[in-house]
Amino acid sequence: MTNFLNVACKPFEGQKPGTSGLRKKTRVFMQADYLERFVQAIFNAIGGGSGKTFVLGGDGRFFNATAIQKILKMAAANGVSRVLVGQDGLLSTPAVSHLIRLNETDGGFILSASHNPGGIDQDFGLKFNTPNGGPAPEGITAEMYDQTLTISSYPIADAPDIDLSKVGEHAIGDMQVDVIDPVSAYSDLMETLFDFGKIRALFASGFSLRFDAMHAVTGPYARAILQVCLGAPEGSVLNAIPSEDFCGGHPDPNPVWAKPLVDLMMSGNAPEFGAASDGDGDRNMIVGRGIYVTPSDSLAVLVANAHLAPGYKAGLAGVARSMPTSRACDRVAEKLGIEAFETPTGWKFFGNLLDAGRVTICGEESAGTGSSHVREKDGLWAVLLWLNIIAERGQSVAEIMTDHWQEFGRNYYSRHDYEAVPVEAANQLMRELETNLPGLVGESFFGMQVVASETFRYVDPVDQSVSENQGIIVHFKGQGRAVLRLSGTGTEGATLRIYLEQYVDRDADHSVETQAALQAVKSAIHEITRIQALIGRDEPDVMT
Ligand code: VG1
Ligand code: CO
Repeated sequence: MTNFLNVACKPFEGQKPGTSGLRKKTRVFMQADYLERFVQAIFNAIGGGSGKTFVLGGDGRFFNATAIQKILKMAAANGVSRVLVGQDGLLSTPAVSHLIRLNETDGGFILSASHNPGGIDQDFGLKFNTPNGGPAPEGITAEMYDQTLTISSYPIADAPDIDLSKVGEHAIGDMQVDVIDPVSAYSDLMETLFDFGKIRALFASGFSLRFDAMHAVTGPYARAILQVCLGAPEGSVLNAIPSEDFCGGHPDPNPVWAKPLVDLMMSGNAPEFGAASDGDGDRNMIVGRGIYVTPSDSLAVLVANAHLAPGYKAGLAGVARSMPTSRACDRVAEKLGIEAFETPTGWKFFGNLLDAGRVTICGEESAGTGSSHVREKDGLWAVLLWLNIIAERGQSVAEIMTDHWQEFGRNYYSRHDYEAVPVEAANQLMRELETNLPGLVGESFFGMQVVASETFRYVDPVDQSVSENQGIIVHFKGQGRAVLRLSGTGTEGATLRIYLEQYVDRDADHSVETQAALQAVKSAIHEITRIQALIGRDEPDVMT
């Protein structure tokens, strides 16, 4: 007989989900009752766990294994009938999304702080995905937060830990626990979308690739799919074993944190194709021999060429990008005659459009791209689509990019992050800018004339829900744009993100160095925001 306990507990401050679930310092999550309160808040927010089925897994970071055992015992005590949990507690975010949909479960719990570093002194996170496979929308995350303020106790089974090291069936009380292979269902899904035969032939012909899994969850997926199934040589996947602290790095696939891969790709012995993924496997970075592809450009190229892969040969319903993402894909959508949507930052805003069949591909400038095959961004999916396109076009990444810019023009783009800014200073900068917005139009800064400015407000085209204050946009004459917003995934102070974009025409020079191409927009927005005076800095910590 399993014994159930009811543990009395008090509210914690700030258990408010951000851009992607609740993300805090690991030690915060490790406090007695902290994780438990949030888990109970989730169960309450979705009308309880009784009789329901869930998927459970994470990116393997420190505290993943402990948190999984706690959630299993709480699920049993909440009357859940079945949980599918990844072997060793591992599941990538896109794999969870797929398993929720495939098994028609009532949702899933994902333990990850994504691209944030891991370890006892770093970050941990938890997010809940709904039965459509996507991140809980704002209405539900708001309800979770309300619950964290009011609950006074949570139930938990007093039971031994489940052995997650082997695939198999277990139970806690009446609840069934299935420990499943994390990769196989996901790999099967990829095979339905892409021409594996063509990609196999590409590798057989000597095409070379390096995929940097960054010591995070994608390692097992990339090895199984790229090496075992598609025949990329052993050693093509780097840093493939998930580590609790990502071997001390940030599992963030960008030129800063994946520098060794980018350096290799720019060197004399570069392979033809390079890619990297983040902590939980939903982001991707694409690098060709001698050329870094910005995520916004990658999105545009995938939209323009998706029909070359079997899963998309019928064409795309539409495309959506987050507001700060460059407008490169809008030009492609216009040519294809499909709808293009602009949403707030965070994958949860794509869910309704995907469910309604309005869009097929979505993307964010932060290295997230995905499609209607799941309801999350999907790192390996993007890599496989690129490989399928390369196999069909028989061109290098550099040639594909050159052709793309010649057809559509180029959106030079970079994101500048100012990290650990005092919260008050960051808020003041945003407030001041907002106050000054109406007066900016018509004025010039560093030779850049402001033609429009707005605080982005989103009305969901499907359910009409409204999201206010989703960032500030300043448009300059000559198709330049600067966007400012504060991060919703950081765990220390505020992170100010400044997104810079400058479009140049088809017949302009497409080979200018990116930061140089953006210098005028940068100088103008720095003057407008008085960034040096307000936060004491005018050079970012990270440029992507
Ligand atoms: C960041 C990115 C955003 C992304 C989010 C979650 O959010 O900018 O595009 O959706 O992380 O990605 P923010 O609020 O810090 O800018 V992940 O890979 O953490 O799940
Ligand atoms: Co992620």
